[in-house]
Amino acid sequence: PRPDQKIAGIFGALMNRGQGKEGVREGPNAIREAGLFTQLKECGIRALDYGDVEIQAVASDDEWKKVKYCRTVASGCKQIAEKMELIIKEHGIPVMLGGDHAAAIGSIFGHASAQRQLHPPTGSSSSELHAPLAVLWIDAHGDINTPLTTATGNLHGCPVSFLLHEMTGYIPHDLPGFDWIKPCLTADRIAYIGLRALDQDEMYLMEKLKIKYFPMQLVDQLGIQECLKQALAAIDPKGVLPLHLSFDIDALDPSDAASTGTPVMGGLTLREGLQIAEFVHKTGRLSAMDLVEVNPELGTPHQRAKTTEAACAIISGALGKPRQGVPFPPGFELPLP
Ligand code: 4U7
Ligand code: MN
Ligand code: MN
Ligand code: MN
Repeated sequence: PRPDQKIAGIFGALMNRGQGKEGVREGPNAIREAGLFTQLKECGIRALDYGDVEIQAVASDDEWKKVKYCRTVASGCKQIAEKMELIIKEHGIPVMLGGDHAAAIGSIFGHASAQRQLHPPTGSSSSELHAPLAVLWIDAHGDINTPLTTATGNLHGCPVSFLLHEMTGYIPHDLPGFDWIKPCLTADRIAYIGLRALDQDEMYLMEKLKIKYFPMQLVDQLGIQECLKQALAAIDPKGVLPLHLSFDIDALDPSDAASTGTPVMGGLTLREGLQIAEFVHKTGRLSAMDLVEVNPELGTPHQRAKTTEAACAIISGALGKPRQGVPFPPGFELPLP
């Protein structure tokens, strides 16, 4: 089957312990209520609602140094990983609605496990190292803090550090709950677009690991299309890998997406966000996506509506919705008088 004919398997990850604001667990339902399924159906894009992954609070989840709720976040991510594997086994494209971005530890780990099962390692050293997968991370933030560098103790600022082999030496081995989380990517398989709030340690890691990243000033200088071309060429030079799009809604400018926990001024326009989505769709290799950090409890009703509509538009665009309007099927005819 053509990848764009796969069914999208949409689920909510009610993760809210990767940061301090409860309301982010309402993100998935707010996105559904904004009309995601209607919009997809109207365009002939098939989608199934796989329900929600509830995050069970682990009792006595005390801080590990600064890090908050590591046991709860880890156990939630395990369930998310299982959901991803299930949807991929059923030949779907998982779309994880967040929830905070810590959930992407689970979604990417699960996506990688599923790809490994579909394409077992060939024995070459590089195929042992990483699953056949490339990740495009769209965010204002780097999300590559470690349990030792995080200033806030919030795990939604750390997911990438757990996923990269190159980070192994920086990750403590005794982080409670995290024993099952093993790196599944190398640093040349991830690119970022939209950055404008890297912490100092994150900036160091980006340079040290030679990660391809397109902060806002490069988006301004090169244009979003050129950034996308270079990003994809860097993480997938042969143009063959399944792609994971991890889209943090705070990558967008607060004028388009204010209802999010850590907004940063000077972000991507909604139109740039849509170009990212459409570009990824056009590759035909979108294999899973996250749309995270929508917090409908923040901002005015108007801001909440804009944010959830932007989220719907980006998901629909990535799944193939043409921006100009409703497409018509082959053989379509107008009614005659
Ligand atoms: B998000 C931060 F310090 N870097 O680590 C941190 F600025 O998933 C922010 O991108 C993290 O929304 C933001 O807490 C995480 C902070
Ligand atoms: Mn962010
Ligand atoms: Mn993020
Ligand atoms: Mn955020």
